[in-house]
Amino acid sequence: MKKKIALVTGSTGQDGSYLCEFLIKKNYKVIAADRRSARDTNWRHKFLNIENKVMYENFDLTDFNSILRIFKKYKINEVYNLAAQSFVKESFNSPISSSESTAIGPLRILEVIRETDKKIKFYQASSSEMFGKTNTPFQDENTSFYPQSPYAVSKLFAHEMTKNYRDAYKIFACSGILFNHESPIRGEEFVTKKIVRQLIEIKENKRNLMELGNIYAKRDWGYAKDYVVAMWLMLQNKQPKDYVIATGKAYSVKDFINICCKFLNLKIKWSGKGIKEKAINLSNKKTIIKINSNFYRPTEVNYLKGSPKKASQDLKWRPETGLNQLVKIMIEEEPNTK
Ligand code: NAP
Ligand code: F7E
Repeated sequence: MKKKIALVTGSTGQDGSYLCEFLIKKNYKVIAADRRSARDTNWRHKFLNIENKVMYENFDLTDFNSILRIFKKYKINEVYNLAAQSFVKESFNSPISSSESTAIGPLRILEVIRETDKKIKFYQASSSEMFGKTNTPFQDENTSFYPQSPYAVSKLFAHEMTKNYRDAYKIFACSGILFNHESPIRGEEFVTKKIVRQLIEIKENKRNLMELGNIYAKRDWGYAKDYVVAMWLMLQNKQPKDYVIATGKAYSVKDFINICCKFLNLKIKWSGKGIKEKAINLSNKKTIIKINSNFYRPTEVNYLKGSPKKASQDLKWRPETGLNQLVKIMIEEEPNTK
């Protein structure tokens, strides 16, 4: 049987790498579309041993022709648009270039689909950050959006545009509203990877101090490897629909630190409040965690907890990995991801 062709944008990122691995196992021909870079951006593909199992193509969300060329070259069946400037804090520093890629980038892909082949299925990586300053106990597909960063505003633009192309041109286009998902191959600027990496360094006497921002922010953290399955299921659905993908449980950054310390057998004691809050290592009484306001954001998202009920009913998708297990996996694999 002829292999289906999937285009994965942002394939060198965390989700792109796990999704490529998953699609290869499903017998797809996988086109891995990424920006050319002088740095080694391929370490995740090496980690997962998929480097020789995908076809690489140069692609930039900000360059219309780079997108068009790929669609002319291959008879693509499914597109997973995972490329984005995905670090929320950075989007406050570079709102214009972040929006160029994260908001207008997906629109460029949708335009190419409209012009070349409307039968191509399109998945857009939407985000729980779109809910932003929410005051509901949990968020689902009916919760209103109140984005709090240039990143979230851009994602909301792309989310609505995806819906519009579905309605206006009958394109099978849908968005997964994914809550935070982590893994050993998470970027080191994100808080979970930063905590795992730096606490291990502290435990091994390779670092003295870890500095963080708002440790009272709560997130619904799942495992990236579970979440890429939901992306694929959405494109196999009978109808194109948007789904929340989450675990249904929320923990604070401080909870995450405490779980990590438990697994590392690092006994700590918290004291102080606000910017003065800190934690000492009980074995030597040294301060190992401090708050640094440089890590605060101009506008913060304080609380996110998703309901994956609709995905569970329609797609039979369920999160397989709880937070304790996720932290354990991240700690165990940390030495292999440096
Ligand atoms: P990630 O690790 O930061 O990967 C993002 C990818 O996008 C990287 O390969 C990056 O390539 C690429 N990229 C950035 N700008 C680009 C451009 N202009 N043209 C082409 N490629 C570009 O992010 P992730 O965690 O895997 O997330 C995947 C997607 O899901 C993103 O769209 C993110 O916003 C969204 N999302 C993530 C989460 C989460 O918790 N992980 C939750 C909801 C939604 P470079 O290496 O060249 O920068
Ligand atoms: O921050 C707080 C920070 O950067 C989580 C992206 O994948 O998920 C991710 O966005 C929380 C925030 O992820 C530090 O203020 C405290 O409240 O790990 P993060 P994020 O902003 O939630 C969503 C769903 C996406 O779509 C995004 O692409 O942790 N926090 N101290 C800190 N965060 C960082 N990064 N560094 C700190 O030192």
